[in-house]
Amino acid sequence: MDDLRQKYLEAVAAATDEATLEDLRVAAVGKKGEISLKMRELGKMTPEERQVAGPALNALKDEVNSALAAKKEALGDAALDARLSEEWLDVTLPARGRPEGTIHPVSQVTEEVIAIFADMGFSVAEGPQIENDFYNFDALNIPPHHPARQEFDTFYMHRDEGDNRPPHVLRTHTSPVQIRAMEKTGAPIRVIAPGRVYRSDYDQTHTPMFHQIEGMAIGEDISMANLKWVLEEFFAAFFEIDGIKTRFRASHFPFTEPSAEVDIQCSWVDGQLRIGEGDGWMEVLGSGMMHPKVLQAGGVDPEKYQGFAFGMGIDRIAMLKYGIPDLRAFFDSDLRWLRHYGFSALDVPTLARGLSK
Ligand code: 2NL
Repeated sequence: MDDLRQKYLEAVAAATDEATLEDLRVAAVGKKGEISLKMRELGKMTPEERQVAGPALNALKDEVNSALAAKKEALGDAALDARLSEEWLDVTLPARGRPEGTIHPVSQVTEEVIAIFADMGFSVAEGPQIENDFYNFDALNIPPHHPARQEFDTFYMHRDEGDNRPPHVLRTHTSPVQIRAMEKTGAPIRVIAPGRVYRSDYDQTHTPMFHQIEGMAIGEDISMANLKWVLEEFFAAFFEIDGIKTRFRASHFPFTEPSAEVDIQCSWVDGQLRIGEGDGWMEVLGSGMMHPKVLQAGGVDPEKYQGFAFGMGIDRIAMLKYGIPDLRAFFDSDLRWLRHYGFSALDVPTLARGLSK
C-alpha cells in the first residue's frame, strides 16, 4: 500500500496538465482503478485484516483525491497566470479612430440662414425639383420666347416622340416654390425657399447643380424699406458683423419691379477677402418688389397686396463665410478638404450659431 501511495502521489506531483491528472484519477480511484480494486478485496479478508486495511485504504483514497484536487487547482492558476501574462492590454494606448461623418458646409449654411429668417417670422417652403414651365417661367413673368428663358441655361426633360406637351424642366431657381406657397397660403405670407436648382453651366464659379435660397414677404404695405432692414439684419447675423453696410444698385429681373442687386461692404487685404470692412463692395443677392403679374400668377390680388422678394446662392455665401475658393470643391472633390475648412461632426450646433447675436 505504501508503494501505491508513493506511486500516485509522485505521479500527481509530476503532472503538468489536466489530461494527465484525469488519467491518474481513473488509474487510481476510478471504477477499475488500482485503489478501488484493492477496496473490493476487503470482502475476502478476515475481520481482523479488514479492520486494519479498511481505514488505511480509505485514507489512501482520500489522500490521492485531495492531491489530485490540489494539483488541478495549481495547474488552473498557472494556466491563468500564463494567459494573463500573454494577453495583457495596454489601456494607455490611444483609442483607434472611428470614421467620422461631417456636416456639409452647404447644409450647415442652409440651416444657419433658415434659423436667422425664422427669427424674423419666415417659414420654410419646399417644392419639386422637376417643374413645368408654368411654375418655372410663365408665373414669373417670363413668357414663352422671352429672351430671359435662354439666359437660364435650362435642362429640359424631353417628351416621347409625338407628345407635343411642353417639356418638364429641372427648376432653374426656387421661385416656383414661392408661387406654390402663394397659391397654398395666400397673403399675407412670409416664406423662404431653400433648395437645389439646376443650370447647364460649369466653371470655377458655376456647377450644373447648386443651391439657392429665395425669400418673400407679402402684405398690404410691405415696402422696399422692409426689404432693406430684413437683408441688413440677415447679413449682420450671418457674417456675425454688427452694422455691416449694404448697397442697393438698380437692376432688372422679369419678376420684380423695381429690382435691385445688393452688395455687402468688403475689402481685399493681401489677396484675402475681408467682409464688413473697407470701402469695396461684393455682390451677394438679387431682390426687388414682386411684379404685379407674379402676385397674380400666385393667386394674390396685386390691388390689395404688395411684397418684396430676393434670391441668393447658398453655395456662394458659404464660400464667402468660410473662405472656400472654388465652387467645384463642394460637389466634385472628395471630402478631405472639408476638414481643412474646419468642418467636422463635432462642429458647433448650427442653430446655436445662427441665433447667437
Ligand atoms: C439672383 C436673383 C432673385 C427673386 C429672385 C422672386 C420670386 C418670386 C417673385 C419675385 Cl416668386 N421674385 N425671386 C427676386 C429677385 C431676385 O434672384 O440673383 N439670385 C441668385
